[in-house]
Amino acid sequence: MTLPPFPDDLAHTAADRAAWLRAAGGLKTAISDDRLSAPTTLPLVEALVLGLMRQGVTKYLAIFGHGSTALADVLKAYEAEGLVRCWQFRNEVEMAHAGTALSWVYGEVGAVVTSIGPGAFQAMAASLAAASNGVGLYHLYGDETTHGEGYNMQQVPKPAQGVFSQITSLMGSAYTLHSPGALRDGLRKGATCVFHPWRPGPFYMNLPLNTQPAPVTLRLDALPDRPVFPALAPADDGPFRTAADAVRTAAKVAIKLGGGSRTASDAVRRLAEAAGALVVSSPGASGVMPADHQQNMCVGGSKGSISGNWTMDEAELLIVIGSRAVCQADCSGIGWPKVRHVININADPIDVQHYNNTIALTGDAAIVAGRLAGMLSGADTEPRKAAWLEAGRAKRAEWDGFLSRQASSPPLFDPVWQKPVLTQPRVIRLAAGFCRRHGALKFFDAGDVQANGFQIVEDQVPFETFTETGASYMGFAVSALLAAGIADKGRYGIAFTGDGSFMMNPQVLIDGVEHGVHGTILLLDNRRMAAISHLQNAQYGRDFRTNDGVPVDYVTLAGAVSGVRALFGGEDEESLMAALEEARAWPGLSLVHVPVYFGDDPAVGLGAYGQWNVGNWVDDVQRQYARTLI
Ligand SMILES: Cc1ncc(C[n+]2csc(CCOP(=O)(O)OP(=O)(O)O)c2C)c(N)n1
Repeated sequence: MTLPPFPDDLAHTAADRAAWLRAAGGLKTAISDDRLSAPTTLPLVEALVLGLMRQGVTKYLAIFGHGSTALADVLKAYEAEGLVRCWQFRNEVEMAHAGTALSWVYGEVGAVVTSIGPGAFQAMAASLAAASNGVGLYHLYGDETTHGEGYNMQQVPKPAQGVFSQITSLMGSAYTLHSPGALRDGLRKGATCVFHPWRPGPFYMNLPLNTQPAPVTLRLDALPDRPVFPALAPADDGPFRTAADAVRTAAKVAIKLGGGSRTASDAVRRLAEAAGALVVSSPGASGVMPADHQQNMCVGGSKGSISGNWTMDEAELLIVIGSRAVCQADCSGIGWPKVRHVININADPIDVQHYNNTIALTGDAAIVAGRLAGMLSGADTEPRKAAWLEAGRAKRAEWDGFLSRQASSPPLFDPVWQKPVLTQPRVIRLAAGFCRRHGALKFFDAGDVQANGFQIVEDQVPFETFTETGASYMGFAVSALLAAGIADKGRYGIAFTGDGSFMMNPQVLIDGVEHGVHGTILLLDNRRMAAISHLQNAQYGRDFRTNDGVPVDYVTLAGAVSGVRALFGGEDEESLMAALEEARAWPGLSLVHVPVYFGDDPAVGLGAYGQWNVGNWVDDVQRQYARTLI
């Protein structure tokens, strides 16, 4: 193809260059055809867009302001040529959650764009969800000028240099494009953060207002590409042999699954069977071990299960896979009172050493767990393992029976609703079954909804449930639905949310319609922030300021947004299932409002089981921690 040379001087516009790139078959093709090896001069912010494109980042989620108009103008030109796409949002928290979900659920790394100051702060607050769950994406923030000619409106008002750089660097990895020539360094550091092999996270690129349009001269084929990290494992069999010996001679082996085990489900199952181990999950590891596997003891931790927490109490040898020992999943460090030795499988060389008496198997969870399983298979099994597995089966049956009973409670009279309404466990169980039958994704928002959710869901494979337990950020689930409208192949999903969480981000009603989302918000309305009421009651015997007296008609509220199908889920199973069917049949965004019970009846929830270093429990927990070996 005969193409003119790349329009490489400042007399040409972003539109000229975008048109050229389209004609050349896109950036990657132009580079592989060796059309971009000469140094070229263009505005820094445009070079940034090209640098991100080189890494496969072409989706932008934006709320523009005076801190990002230069970027907006470049995106407009590039979008017109089909090289990037940009979606507008109404709240930066909601937008950042949608960006996190785009990467987490669909594996598409995008860029969240804000202005300087308040917009950036809001997006950064929400990026806690990405940081806590190990999800990579770019955050591009407008920032104060590098010349300091006076205070910039909306900057942090302090006579200091690079304050936002300091703030974002505390949350994760950050870079300020202080001078145009720094772009390659910034993008190289960005790539190793967002595509990090075991702990990706949000990367904050701070864009000073004055450097954004400044010219930069560079070779476009020298912009850092997406890095490829080879999977790692211990170099020799020594540590595997030590681990295998420990497993063979132990009677009561437990495997603890963290989020890092999600890509290793096959190896996890083989290891559990070869090791004669009972398996306990963190909330985010649902489905890694199939729900119906008889060695699956379900979730364990401060909000655990009968079987999961029994296993934690009794186990003597612990195999941890991909877990960073978060308080809720580990009972604040006292969850394994009888364990004397730990085999830890984790790619992170620091996390792998979390417990005392550790045999560290540092590396990729699937490879390492698979190799250990291979070493164990066919070995003579310690005869007491059979009794351990048998006892586990009995505990699991106990939990299954309890769950079924709790989740089939009849509607209970509720003093606020002044009528019998469904319980939250029952609604979640019914809706989770609905999702399973229809292959729908499940998203869980914070609160009782989330805890009941991870105690109830029964997934056979991972990545069917997204429960943001890292930060437990209210509003994440409803915002995450938006990613379906942005992803190349969005999937239908249901966001299980409480009235408290939904009202953190009701903008999703508008943005969900605008971005063509097919999804359902299932609003479980107990007219309060029940998780905190329950915690206060459990600790102090009374609740405080966790509800209000303002009834909200959510069906009318949602129905006021054109394009949203708003339905009442009713007070019985038949009405709920009919509403869910109708919602799913609606090709856009829908909301199903279900009043749920809050009160003293034990059917309100599923119990707690484990311990936690919070509130007035801290003395007790810390006394136990002082006696803990690992
Ligand atoms: C943004 C944010 N603010 C506060 C909290 C603390 N918090 C955790 S759960 C919860 C209440 C959730 O209420 P709701 O969404 O109505 O669900 P419910 O517990 O009633 O099922 C609160 C306030 C949080 N996790 N996230």
